[in-house]
Amino acid sequence: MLLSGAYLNPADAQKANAIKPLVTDLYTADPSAHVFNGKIYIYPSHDIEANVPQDDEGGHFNMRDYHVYSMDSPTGKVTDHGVALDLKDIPWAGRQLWAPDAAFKNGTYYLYFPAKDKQDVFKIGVATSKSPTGPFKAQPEPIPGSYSIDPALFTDTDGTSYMYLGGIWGGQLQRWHTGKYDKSLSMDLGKGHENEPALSAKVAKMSKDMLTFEEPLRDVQILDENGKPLLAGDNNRRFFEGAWMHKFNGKFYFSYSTGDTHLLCYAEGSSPYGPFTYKGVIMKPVEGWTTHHSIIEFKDKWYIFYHDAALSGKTHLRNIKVRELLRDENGSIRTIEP
Ligand code: FUB
Repeated sequence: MLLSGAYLNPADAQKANAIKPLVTDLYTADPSAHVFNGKIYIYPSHDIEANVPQDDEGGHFNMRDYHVYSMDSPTGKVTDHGVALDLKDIPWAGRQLWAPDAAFKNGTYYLYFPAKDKQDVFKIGVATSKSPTGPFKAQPEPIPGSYSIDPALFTDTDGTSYMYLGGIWGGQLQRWHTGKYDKSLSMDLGKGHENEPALSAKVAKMSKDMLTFEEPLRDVQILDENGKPLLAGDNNRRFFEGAWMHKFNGKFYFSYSTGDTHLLCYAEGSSPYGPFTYKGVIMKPVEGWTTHHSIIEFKDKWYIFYHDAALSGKTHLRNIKVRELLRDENGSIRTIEP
């Protein structure tokens, strides 16, 4: 995630503005939506102006708590359920509560979140509640073996849950490339590595209690039309951050942000582990540096939740939005021009 860079021109920004933000009294971003008990719940980041200077690691994204929102339908009233988890109540965390996600199992709701630990290394934490809106109680330690950012939970039709995660640059995924944390790897693999396979998002099956991984993290491989891994220099297609998984007609759809090229893309596979074959663009650039999305089915229609920075004009003060996701007969997703 970053930082500075191209915004849309004013005419395009005006069009992006035409879709109304879901929440306007707070800045919110990275909306992970889920349907629990017939209602839509949104688990976003809560953007704030923390007056931290912008840097190449996203230090100005210095969020300190999470709110949970609910809606009876994608066009319905949005209810803010207040603070669901606060940084000060997470024993291991130092700073930066970034994009969260949630899951429900065994009568418990789980909130998964990335935060930098006291050594400034991103890890994934988990907190539990008996209510989808919290308050959530954080586990005393991050999930063992977790790192980087942007957890996304997917529960398959057989009841098995998986976590996808990762984000390069400020999300630190590249620092784990050799298996051990290496702070000198600051952005991606760097110059001269463009023709090597791109860094991959990671996936692991969750344990039955949803508090740990049942297996080591594996690479989420994205292949091109010839079955070759996407390359690190293929910035328009390679994974950057913001993974999401959904299943449609028995196929697994892995979607993600390309970061510095500002696209939301997707790839299809026949297993939750992949490999996935790159299929195309879901959404063209919105106003702001990032967008981050989730996809849900609600009453036989599909919706995409995402964010932009059209209201504030500042990369770190974003607003969440929703719109319908349309597909062609063969299941391919139609590209959205925001
Ligand atoms: O909100 C902080 C970070 O920005 C998220 O973790 C990334 O996905 C990007 O949206």
